Amino acid sequence: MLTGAGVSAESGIVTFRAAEGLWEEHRIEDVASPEGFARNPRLVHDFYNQRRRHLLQPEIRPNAAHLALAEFERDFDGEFLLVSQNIDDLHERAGSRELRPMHGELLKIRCQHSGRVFEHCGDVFVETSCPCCDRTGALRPDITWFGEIPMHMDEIFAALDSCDVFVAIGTSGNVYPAAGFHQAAKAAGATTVELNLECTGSGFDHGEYGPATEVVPKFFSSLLMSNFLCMVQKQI
Ligand code: BJW
Repeated sequence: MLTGAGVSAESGIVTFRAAEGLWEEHRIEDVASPEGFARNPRLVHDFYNQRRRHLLQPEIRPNAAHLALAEFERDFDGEFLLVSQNIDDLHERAGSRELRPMHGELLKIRCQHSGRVFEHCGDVFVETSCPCCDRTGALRPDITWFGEIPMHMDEIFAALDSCDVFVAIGTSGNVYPAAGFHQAAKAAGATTVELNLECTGSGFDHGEYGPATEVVPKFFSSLLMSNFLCMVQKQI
């Protein structure tokens, strides 16, 4: 399973590429690239501080889609891996266990000198001392920016190679390598499914369209009852 920003949209977290999305207000190269961080670390810390504060507001909670994925993982007998491009912690809060946040986590910071990662809920500034080396200017968000290699890639490619069903939920398919996962899974013999507000036209075997809080619980309860593969076989 692969999730993107759409799975958290109904929890109140804005997506990237919608009108009024995050990239409308910020230049990607300024806030989501190592070069942008090197140029202006204050701007980048401020961008992630604001998002961290927002994530920790009491009204931001896992929604029915996050909960359905956690419930499916708990009740399903086979192997399950949830790869998320999201940096929020809503899957974790919903109870997902086999979770791989490939673009990092907002509530973690990394020392650029040692590579050590620390949980962190507050604001981070250029002046914040690093918990491991005590230097200022050493900390960066533990996030995968453009031009950097996403996390957990070996495990993700191994799962794509062996899965029977690959489901992409709430992602526009604009950002690689995640945008190519469904083709890798299909080439290895999996049935590919898209659950999204709208069809991305990326050539999935099957799609169900509507808000994640509606389509995700419905789809995964049918997958659990083993109705899905029969349904897809009839359609293909
Ligand atoms: C709903 C909904 C509701 C809304 N219900 N659905 C040229 C060609 C090909 C590739 C490249 C290229 N030039 C450069 C590259 C590589 C580059 C790339 O892909 N660039 C593209 C722009 C072309 N990629 C990279 O640099 C990556 N690294 C890499 O490739 O390393 C090489 C390597 C890989 C593998 C092995 C070895 C080496 C790194 C990418 C890092 C992306 N980082 C970001 C920001 C950091 C995190 C953060 O700040 O939050 O990650 S970018 C941003 O986009 C964020 C997201 O995770 C990511 C994906 O966005 P997502 O989730 O799809 O959101 P949206 O907004 O685009 O879509 C929302 C969807 O939800 C829509 O479809 C809606 O319809 C839907 N929706 N409401 C259901 N209620």
